[in-house]
Amino acid sequence: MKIAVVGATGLVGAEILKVLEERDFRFDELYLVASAKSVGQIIKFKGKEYTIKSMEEAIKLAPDVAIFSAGGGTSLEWAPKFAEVGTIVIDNSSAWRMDPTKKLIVPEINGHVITIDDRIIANPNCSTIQMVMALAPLHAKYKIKRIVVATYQSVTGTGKDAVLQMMNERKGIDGPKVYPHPIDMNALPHIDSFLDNGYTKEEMKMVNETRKILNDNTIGVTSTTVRIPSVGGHSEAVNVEFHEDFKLSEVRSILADTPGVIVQDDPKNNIYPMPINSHGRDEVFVGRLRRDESQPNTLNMWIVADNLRKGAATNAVQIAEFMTEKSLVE
Ligand code: 11C
Repeated sequence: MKIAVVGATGLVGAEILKVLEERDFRFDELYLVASAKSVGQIIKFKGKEYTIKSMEEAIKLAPDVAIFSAGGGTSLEWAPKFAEVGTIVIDNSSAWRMDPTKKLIVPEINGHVITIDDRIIANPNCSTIQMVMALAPLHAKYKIKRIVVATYQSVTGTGKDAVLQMMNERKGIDGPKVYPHPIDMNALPHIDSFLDNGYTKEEMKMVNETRKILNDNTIGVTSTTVRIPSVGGHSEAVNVEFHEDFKLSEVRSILADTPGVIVQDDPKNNIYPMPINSHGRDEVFVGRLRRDESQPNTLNMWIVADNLRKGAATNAVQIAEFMTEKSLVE
């Protein structure tokens, strides 16, 4: 097995390497790939030094799997070139997610739709992944009618420069600006660019990707996505209306029995999910479970996960693991 990590110098790239190491992912060769400005740089993995390769060099080596986290433009240009030499590309960007010929995968939910012929597989957006991880098992039981979600998203979702902007503001020093406003001690109802319908791209990702992963276009989804000055993960306030009624105790036990989901719901003892505790964790944390008393069959919940982990790196590595286990990597 030859594996490449494309975009190895970014925040998600670094997290992918950590996850590969922690999960003891088996490979014979590892190629670390990045843009021209990083080629030749050395990165250590499991005590061994790896020199960053260019895209062209990596394609010549025809890896079996390439995990891409290098942005949409890079992926649009390069993923098909890797696919042509037989590489399975697992892509973290938004480039291929809504392409009807590409699968959008959260392995626990819809890994079974991957076939041996798939060459470019899309990893969903972080805020979508954590929401569907908690909602898919409830959808299977009660069938979702409509989701209203507001997010509180970490600066790590924007990248290294955003973390730097926040830290600089905190220290009172000047530096490059990624956001159009200060982010420290602030909240920006603005993630990714605005579309003609008044929503942001991030908000529409939550609408469209959720329906595609749950394979149900009847589900109504409306979203407000907000950037906050946190680093440990994204948080989401989700109001979900089901076709069928539910018992809160049953919802709790379904979620507690869902692999990859941890229920933290003891508000009287101040126990609920928080980004500070999700940092570096692979699971999705769910709490504040309560009935919406204003409407039948409706649940309120609070969902937190490390956006760089289950929201990006972990999910991508899990797709590679799933495909290896199912002999979908030739
Ligand atoms: C954020 N969700 O937090 C974004 C980052 O489509 O993969 C990931 C963007 C994407 O800003």
